[in-house]
Amino acid sequence: MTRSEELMEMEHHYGAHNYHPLPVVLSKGEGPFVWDVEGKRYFDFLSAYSAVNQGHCHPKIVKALCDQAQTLTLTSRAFYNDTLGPYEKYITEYFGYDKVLPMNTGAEADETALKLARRWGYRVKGIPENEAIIICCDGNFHGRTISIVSMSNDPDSYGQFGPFTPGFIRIPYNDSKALEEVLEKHGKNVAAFLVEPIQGEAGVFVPDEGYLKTCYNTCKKHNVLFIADEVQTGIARTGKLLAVDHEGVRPDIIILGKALSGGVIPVSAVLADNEVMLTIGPGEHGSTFGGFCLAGKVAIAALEVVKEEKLAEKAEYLGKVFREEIGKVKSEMIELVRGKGLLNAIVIRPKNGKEAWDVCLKMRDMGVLAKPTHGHIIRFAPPLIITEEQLREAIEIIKKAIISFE
Ligand code: IF1
Repeated sequence: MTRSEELMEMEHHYGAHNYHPLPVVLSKGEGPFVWDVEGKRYFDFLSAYSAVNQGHCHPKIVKALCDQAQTLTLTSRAFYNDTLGPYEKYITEYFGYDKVLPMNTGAEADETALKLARRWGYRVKGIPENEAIIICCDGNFHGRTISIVSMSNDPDSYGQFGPFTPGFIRIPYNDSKALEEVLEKHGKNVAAFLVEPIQGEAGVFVPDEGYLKTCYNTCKKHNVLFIADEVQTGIARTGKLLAVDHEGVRPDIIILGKALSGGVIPVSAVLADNEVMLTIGPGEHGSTFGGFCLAGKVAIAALEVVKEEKLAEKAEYLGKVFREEIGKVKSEMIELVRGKGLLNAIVIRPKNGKEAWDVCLKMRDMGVLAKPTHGHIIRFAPPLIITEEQLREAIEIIKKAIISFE
């Protein structure tokens, strides 16, 4: 057995089987690259699901982590500390909101937004207690908790995990008329509309231009909060700081995670103005680690890197290069290339029994790592610090891998 085989066997034997990884075992990362335990180097085109936008082991972010780790890691929110206030000031000014509520994972931040929306619904909008409705979309992915999977229409996510949390109505994605209709009917009791600016899990599904803006305006007309889940699309991934910036929308609540720490530790956050945020009081919500000392220092460094290295501008430009180059490939296997910035996907048409999974294995052999979703879609999301030269080198590998099936 090779060391890789040994480690894969160990995960399979001792770990829960809630993932089906590509057979490659990684032990080191730097910038856009990762290395396996046998020392082979790969371009990472998954970026830990867009958590390492700033690149693997970014020196500035790692330094912030290490410095703080030797000083003070966690105090709990039972006491004040000298890192939380400066972090809260930094992130609220950075995104332009009155307040932040710090959490750890994306799912927790989504849960927090749901609680804030319900509270606002009762306290501010005057919805009768226990009747608040939150609208969500077909094909959504907001995480794995019971309430969140209660919104899902993907049987893998919700199947046999019921009974489910009530209070959600699901409407088609990319259909602003459907939102208008449901708000005409139930508007009085609707607290919020929760939406991903681009649906990641659904296969990088980019809605029509103007969809978000129209939905936002409809929400305003009915006194309904517009919540953007930017856990995957936020922090420069799509070519703007936030994906909603493409349409000039300012959500009432923004949910961030993943790249907020550059992939170093779990850091998530919910941003909102006072009218929404102050509806939750002491003892009514929180988390042991939410906004802990390491998180604050790491998140500031991660957000600074985004500005200093102009990652949004880079993603915008390099995304065009990616789609243009892949668009030139003549292969029956490429059904469609879509995306925004450096969040892209190729929809694969199976050929001679070969599918997206086989393409990913081939790319792995040639030095590019990506993973299929829904069987036939391959997501391409390299770290945003990748240079144009490196990107073009990786694109050549991707092209050759696909053409090898012709
Ligand atoms: C897995 C996809 C990415 C998210 C949005 C909240 C969360 C996520 C928009 C929850 C998480 C993940 C988690 C992941 C696969 C994944 C994913 F395939 F589902 F679409 F990123 F590409 N909102 N997305 O995308 O955040 O609690 O995980 O921190 O392995 O389940 P979390």
